[in-house]
Amino acid sequence: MKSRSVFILTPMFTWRGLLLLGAGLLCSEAVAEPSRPRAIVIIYADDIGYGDLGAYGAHRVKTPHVDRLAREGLRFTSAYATSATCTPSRFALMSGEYPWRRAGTGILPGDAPLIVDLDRATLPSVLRSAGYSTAIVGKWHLGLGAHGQTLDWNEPVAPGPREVGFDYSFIMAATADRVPCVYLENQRVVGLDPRDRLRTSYADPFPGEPTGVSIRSQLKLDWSHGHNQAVVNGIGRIGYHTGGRAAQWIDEDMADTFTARALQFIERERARPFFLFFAAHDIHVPRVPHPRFAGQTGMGARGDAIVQFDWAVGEILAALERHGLTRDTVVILTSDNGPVRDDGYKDRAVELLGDHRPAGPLRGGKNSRFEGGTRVPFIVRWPARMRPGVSDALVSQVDVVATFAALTGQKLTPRDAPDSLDVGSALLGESPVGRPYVIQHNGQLALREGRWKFIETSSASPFQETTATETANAPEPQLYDLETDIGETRNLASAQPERAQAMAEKLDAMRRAGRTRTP
Ligand code: NG6
Ligand code: CA
Repeated sequence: MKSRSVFILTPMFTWRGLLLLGAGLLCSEAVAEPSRPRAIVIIYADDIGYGDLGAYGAHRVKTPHVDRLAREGLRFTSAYATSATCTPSRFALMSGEYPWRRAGTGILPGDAPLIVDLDRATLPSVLRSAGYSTAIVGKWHLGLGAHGQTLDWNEPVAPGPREVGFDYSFIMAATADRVPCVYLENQRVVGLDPRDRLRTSYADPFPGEPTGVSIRSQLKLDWSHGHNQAVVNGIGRIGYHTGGRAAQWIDEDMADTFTARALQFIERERARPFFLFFAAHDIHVPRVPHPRFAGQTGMGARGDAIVQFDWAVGEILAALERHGLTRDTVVILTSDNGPVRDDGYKDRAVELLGDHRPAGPLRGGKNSRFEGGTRVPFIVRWPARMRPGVSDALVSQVDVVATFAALTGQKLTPRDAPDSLDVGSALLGESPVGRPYVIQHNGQLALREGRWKFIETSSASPFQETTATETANAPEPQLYDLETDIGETRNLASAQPERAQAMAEKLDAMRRAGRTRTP
């Protein structure tokens, strides 16, 4: 090795060579110190589908703030969450690893231990090393505490967001339809009365506590499937609890509460580089928007929750504007999985849907490997560096870690973010091409490459009755041409068996390789 590099350097030892070397050094310096954004804000919606926002074609629900972001930024038409449910998509966004490589990355209960590795880089740890002050406000759903440990909500819970890389956290542990129904600030339950100890269980009810079954007739929002265990704020949840009354949230105030914390963080950190991960609860169930949004759309709580989400987006954009941060802040807005109508509560999302199409032209939704499950809205705005427009580049949320590592000059070790590709040139609109393929996941996998979409076989049910979702599970392979058939209606697998076979083999090879990023 040594003698080879001497051999290469020797012939360069001429005046011209020295000049070239000098220019090379200057260039590599420029590459090592890319111009980085002053601040980074990721707005992560919950269950917002490809067709749910004005910028993506919705017309019955108005989303002026999101639409403005799209007008001022780059709107992606082929951006994907890795998975069709929440925990796995969030795991990928944080870790840069496909969740299906790991057991235990499915939808987590509220008392699950942390599933993110602490000895590898994460999105917030990378940005923390790059000098950004980091915060998560909103939904966590990645587990808290160590494996084998029983969580005590009356003590600080760790490991959690801080150990994963967030300097500040204000979160709900899992989902709003799962206990515990309390906020945690910096890993302590907020507003807990020490005399009223909070306990949760996903196995057994606590004697004497009412449930969604025992007091069903008194509920403010009735359940349609599941969600009939603990009752908080007149709404049944998944899991049982007792105590902690003073700390319980009020669903109607949740968007206000999260937004206020996000604005406080921006205000506090405005003079230095910061990264805010705003993980909204909207529009997940239970959908109980604040009275000022309830009834606004005529589409029921689901539509009203979209308007509430848009309001929160507007507040965050206005805060950036107020502090003169708009120009040099990267804002990314996207969603963790596709849309669902009835996800367990009788909130009239189905009856009042009318001609609104939550997944736009796509088939399927949450819990599906059809495009509607994982192809999501994705908008990037960075006025200092990007021109507005629309991009058809293929990108995945698993790429965010490597892309921001590159953008902020941080090195990933070969073990870090094993499936995350640097798609910076696509994300910033410098290239119309992103990653060469995208893997989609819900139980089994699917592969999109250019116009072709391959869905591997599965013996699981093709239809989820409770949510009325076409899951895309089928015993035979499926192949669709998205260019002529974006709704995935004509299975071409038997007409083009070689293409289907080649794509199946590619998926298998990527699964076996254990990683897809070349270090
Ligand atoms: C399901 C819940 C659903 C929702 C989902 C998680 C039932 C019947 N359904 O198990 O309501 O909570 O989990 O959604 O309990 S996610 O967006 O967080 O993945
Ligand atoms: Ca979700």
